[in-house]
Amino acid sequence: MRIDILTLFPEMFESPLKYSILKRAQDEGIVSIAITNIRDFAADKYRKVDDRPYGGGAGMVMMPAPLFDCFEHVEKLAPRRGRVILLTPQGQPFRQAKAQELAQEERLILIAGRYEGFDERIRIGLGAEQISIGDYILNGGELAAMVLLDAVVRLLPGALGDEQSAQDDSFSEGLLEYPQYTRPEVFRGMRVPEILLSGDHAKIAQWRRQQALERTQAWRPDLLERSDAPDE
Ligand code: 9D3
Repeated sequence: MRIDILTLFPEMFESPLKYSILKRAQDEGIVSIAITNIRDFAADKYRKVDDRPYGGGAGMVMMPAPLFDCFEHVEKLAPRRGRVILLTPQGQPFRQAKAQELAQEERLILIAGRYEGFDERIRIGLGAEQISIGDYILNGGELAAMVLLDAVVRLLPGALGDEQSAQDDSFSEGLLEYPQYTRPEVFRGMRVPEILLSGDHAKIAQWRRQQALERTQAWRPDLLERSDAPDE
C-alpha cells in the first residue's frame, strides 16, 4: 500500500514512523509512506495557506489553491488515486470496520488540516471523504492522520507476527479482551485465577469468553449493540 499525507507540519510525522510496526512495515516494503508539505505549494512570497472566512467569524480557513496544487502534485507520484480522506471534526467517527475497509486499498491520500477548517471547495473538488477520530477537539488533523495510519498499517498482510494477527480476530468480534496474567503466580497478595494454571484448555477458553462478555457488558455496553457476538 502507498499512503500519502498532506500536512502543514511534516515534522510531526517523523517520530511515529521511526518505531516498531510502522518502521518495520516500511522497511519490508509492506507500506510506503510519503509526507508532503502543503506550504510548499503556496503561491506568494509569504507562503500563505490560510485566509479569513467569507461572511466573517473567528479564525482562519485553509485556502483551496495551495491544497489543490499540492494534491495534484502528490496524485501524480503514483499510478492509482485510491481513497482521499480529509481528517476533520465533521467526519464519520473512525472505527475498526473502517480501518479494515481502508486496509484493502492500494493507495490512500490523507489530508490533515489546521486552522478552523478547509474551504468547502476542497472537500467537494477533491471528492474527499471525511473522517474524525472521536468527539473531542484536537489542534489539527495530524494526530488523527497518525491514528488512522497506525490502525490501518497493522492490518496489512505481514505487518504483524502471525501470533498477534490470529489474536486480533477475536477482538474484531467487537468485545473487550479477557484479563491477562503473567508471572509471578502471586503478586502483592493477588493470585492468578486458578483456572489459568489448570492446563484445561477448553475450560480456559470458556472462562476467557465469559470474562470478555462480562467486561464488555460492564464497561462498554455500547459495544455489544454493534458486536458480531451471538446473544450469549
Ligand atoms: C470552533 C469549531 N471547531 C469545530 C468543532 C473548530 C475546530 C476545532 C478543531 C476546527 C478544527 C479543529 C482541528 N481538528 C481536526 O483537524 C481534527 C479532529 C478533531 O479535532 N477531533 C477528532 N478528530 C479529528 S480529525 C481532524
